[in-house]
Amino acid sequence: MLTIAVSKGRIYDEALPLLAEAGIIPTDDPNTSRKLILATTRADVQLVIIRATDVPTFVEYGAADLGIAGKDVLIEHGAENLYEPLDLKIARCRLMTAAHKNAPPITGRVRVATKYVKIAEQYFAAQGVQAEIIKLYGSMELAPLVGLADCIVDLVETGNTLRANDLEPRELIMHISSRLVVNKAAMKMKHQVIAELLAQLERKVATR
Ligand code: PRT
Ligand code: MG
Repeated sequence: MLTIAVSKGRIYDEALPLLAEAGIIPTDDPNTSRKLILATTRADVQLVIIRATDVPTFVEYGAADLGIAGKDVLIEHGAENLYEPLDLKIARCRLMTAAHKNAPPITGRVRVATKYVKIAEQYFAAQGVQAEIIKLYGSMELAPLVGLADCIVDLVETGNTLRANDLEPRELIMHISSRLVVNKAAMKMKHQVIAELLAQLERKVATR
């Protein structure tokens, strides 16, 4: 049995057509079902539905053989004990700094609210900027509005969320997309079936 870890929402929605290419069609819809393990049209493949940030953990420990996770999540998690063989080019966005549209450019020490503590620390250190990072778990956009932080580090897709909160994107930190990750032991033990799946996904990604 091959177990694939996916989060519901945008990654699941965008991964479906790719998985279908490999004959993997879930028999339940995680958006309406409460099942956490989904059978698929392939008897040898099941999906486990977990939080996006938990995907690297499940795959590292071998609780899932494969997973689909955003590059943001993989970097922030560390994800050193798994393979990342394929950029699926789905759930694309940009990791950016953002500040109030009327705020002056940042000089000197800066307070940054984000859930991407590691990435933010590395980014500001590389810029030679002294940053105090404040870890949040959501609603980062609020931080500059209530004086919690000078700026935020968050994902931006259309920019609508920033605009709706009188913020504006400032600096691009990196482009983000979702990656296929593979447990190291599974890559050896289930090599043939994983290699075949990889090839199918790779072909589909290339023709999009
Ligand atoms: O939502 P939940 O708390 O369960 O977990 P999650 O937020 O980690 O999961 P999910 O499904 O929201 O995101 C999973 C992955 O999708 C992320 O790790 C990214 O790799 C990728 N992704 C792509 C995004 C976005 N685009 C995105 N726009 N993840 C989040 N957003 C959010 C962003 O944080 C901001 O709040 O959407 C808002 C900005 O969107 P725009 O279009 O208004 O700019
Ligand atoms: Mg979310």
